[in-house]
Formats: sequence, structure tokens, C-alpha cells
Amino acid sequence: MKLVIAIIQDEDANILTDRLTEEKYGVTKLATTGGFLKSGNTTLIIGVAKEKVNEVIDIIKDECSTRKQIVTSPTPTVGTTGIFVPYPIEVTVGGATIFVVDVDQFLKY
Ligand code: 2BA
Repeated sequence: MKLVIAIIQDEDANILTDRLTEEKYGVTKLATTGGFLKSGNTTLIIGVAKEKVNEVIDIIKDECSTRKQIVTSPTPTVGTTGIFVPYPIEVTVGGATIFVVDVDQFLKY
């Protein structure tokens, strides 16, 4: 048994959750926040048989897109003035960030 933990963008969450559910995978959806952008993202946890991990990853790849996002970051202009001018940075947000973790025990009561 494996646990697939997938951090994805909110925009892709419903379609991916629907697809996984249709394909009979158990999914739990968590509302999470990225440490860098400090904006909302979605984390899915999917408990799955070892042989099915690649299939789950393929479904995630199918349904999740990378997107570019512009963020403004404060940066000092001249060292000691204390004046900060925000400047835009472009970041490419996955797709999906996926962790596959071994599960020692899987119990349901
Ligand atoms: P965030 O931390 O909000 O990061 C959003 C995007 O910002 C990242 O996309 C990456 O393109 C950029 N980024 C992150 N940290 C950066 C840094 N120190 N300097 C410059 N750019 C940076 P992704 O890499 O696709 O990550 C999407 C989300 O997946 C992340 O949102 C975070 O919530 C999660 N994540 C990514 N790597 C992780 C890891 N190693 N452990 C736990 N969560 C992770």
C-alpha cells in the first residue's frame, strides 16, 4: 500500500478529484497554503495499491496544468534608505508536486 500525496492548484482540484473518484480511487482533499506564494493550493491524499501508483500519477499528469504566476516581492532599492520597491517575479507553478510514501498499516473501522 502506498500513499500518494499530490499538491496541485485549486483550479485543477475538482476535475482531478472527480476523475479519481470515477476511477474508484479513494481521495481526501485538503485546503492547503503554499509556503512561497502564501496562496491557497490543494493537497490530495490517495491511498492506493502499490501496482496502481503509476496509474494514479498518470491521471494527475493528465488533469493538472502548469501555470505562470506573477508575484511582487519587496526588495530594498538603496541599502540604507529603508525604502522598498516591489518588483514582479514570474514563477511557474506545477502541475503537481507528488510524494509517494510507503504505508505500514491501512486500517478502517
Ligand atoms: P508555493 O510554496 O506557494 O510555491 C509556488 C511556486 O513558487 C513553486 O511551484 C515554485 O515555482 C516557486 N517557488 C517555490 N519556492 C521558491 C523559492 N524559494 N524561490 C523561488 N521560487 C520558488 P511548485 O514548485 O510547482 O510548487 C507548488 C506548491 O507545491 C508549493 O507552493 C508548495 O505548496 C508545494 N511544494 C513544492 N515543493 C514542495 C516540497 N518540497 N515540500 C512540500 N511542499 C512542496
